Amino acid sequence: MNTKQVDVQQYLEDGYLTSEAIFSEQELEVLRVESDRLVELCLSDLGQHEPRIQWEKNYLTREEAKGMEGVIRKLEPIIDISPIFAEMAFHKGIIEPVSAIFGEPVELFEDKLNLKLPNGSPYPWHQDWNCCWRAHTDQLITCFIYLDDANEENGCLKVVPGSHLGKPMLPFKQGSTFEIDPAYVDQTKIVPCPLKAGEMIFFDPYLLHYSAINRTRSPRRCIIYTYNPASLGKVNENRFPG
Ligand SMILES: O=C(O)CCC(=O)C(=O)O
Repeated sequence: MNTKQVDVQQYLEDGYLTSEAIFSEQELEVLRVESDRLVELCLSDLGQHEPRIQWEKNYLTREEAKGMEGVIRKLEPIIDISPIFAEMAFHKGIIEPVSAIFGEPVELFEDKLNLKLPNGSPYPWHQDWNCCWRAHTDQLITCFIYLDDANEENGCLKVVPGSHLGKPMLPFKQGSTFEIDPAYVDQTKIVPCPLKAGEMIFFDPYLLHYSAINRTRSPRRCIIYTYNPASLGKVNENRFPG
């Protein structure tokens, strides 16, 4: 996708945009090997890397968590331990569409590796700004770059198009500071976004999104970068541990 092909109007209306793969199968394999390396690195030195690890067992029911002890759900940040993912964050195929939407160059705001290994946990319906950020700026665009095919069985993203409009801060489900009250998720408007390895989805920080548990025997990994307009500067540089 080059800048000319980015349907900015569609993004603004729907709150998301999917895009074709920018990596060959050979390049994707390098990224998968790098993802495995980061997992091994973090597991081999928990003393140093624990702050960047989310464990699956903390996001699954007691029944689902059986056999998932010691399985990593997410690593964040990653660019400080991976030259490959640091360079990839500024790959033209990723930042050009984001720049086209912002109308200016971009800075990296956040970076992570979501693993969703077999039996990996769901992400209930949420809005990233509402649950997780509320700091620095809400001028943000997130991009998922899948390292594996993502489908409904292994937990591809599902979205509610247009749910970002007006920047609503939807109420949380009782007892949660992450999950949106199901009454505010219009079931008739949910769109699953299955994508092939290498393909991408860009979305707005207020967009309602969800992904299910991975019911397959294969990983459903993705790299996630979030960007802000460069004119705001490097506003989230304090995210690195230590
Ligand atoms: O990895 C996924 O499937 C979803 C992740 C997500 O929604 C998030 O990081 O906000």
